[in-house]
Amino acid sequence: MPRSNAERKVLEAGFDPVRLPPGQYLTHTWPVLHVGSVPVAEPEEWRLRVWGEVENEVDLGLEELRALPATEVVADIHCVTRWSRFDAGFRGVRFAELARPTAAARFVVAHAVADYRANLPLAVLDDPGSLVAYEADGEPLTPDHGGPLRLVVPSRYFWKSAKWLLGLEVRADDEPGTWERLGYSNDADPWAGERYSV
Ligand SMILES: Nc1nc2c(c(=O)[nH]1)N[C@H]1C(S)=C(S)[C@@H](COP(=O)(O)O)O[C@H]1N2
Ligand SMILES: [Mo]
Repeated sequence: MPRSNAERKVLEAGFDPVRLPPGQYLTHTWPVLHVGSVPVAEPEEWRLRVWGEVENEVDLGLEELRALPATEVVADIHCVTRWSRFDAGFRGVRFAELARPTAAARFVVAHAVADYRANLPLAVLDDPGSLVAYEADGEPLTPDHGGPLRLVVPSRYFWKSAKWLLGLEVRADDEPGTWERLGYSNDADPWAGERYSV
């Protein structure tokens, strides 16, 4: 089967080209991408809140988050601007370790610094790679990559993975986030090439 240039490069780099979603190319660096500036964070003062359709509201500092059972994930991440990075390592806490959703809970809005928001079905936070992450590739998350705390949702384009994560709002109904309001896809499945809303 004829391959695209991008797929040929994946093959040459020693990876299986089936790992590359349509329209993406492999990057060997980790690009930094966000709107606005990197916040100056005091890790000792950072808190993560979970509220809304949950049986237990959560308000935890970083040390408390690190004390919860941790999960390590190695995943391929895909930005809508077409770069994909393979085997990105993350360590953090699964949503299921944080909160128990109510029977009505269906969606989550991730809230970050400067009111950046990203919405997801609650079920997507149960995807095996989804994590509230405080480490990447074995090191504390650097500020430019969302440290001290970010969301990681490899199953969706990476704009859903809010950096500088402050809270998870669990909802019965959906509410578009920052990019979704601007015309990007609500679902954002890289395998379906869901870049823009139609
Ligand atoms: N708070 C916040 N999170 C964000 C963004 C942003 O602008 N603000 N950009 C998103 C986009 S488009 C991408 S591709 C990833 C980039 O993460 P990285 O810089 O660690 O590669 O962060 C996502 N999370
Ligand atoms: Mo992105």
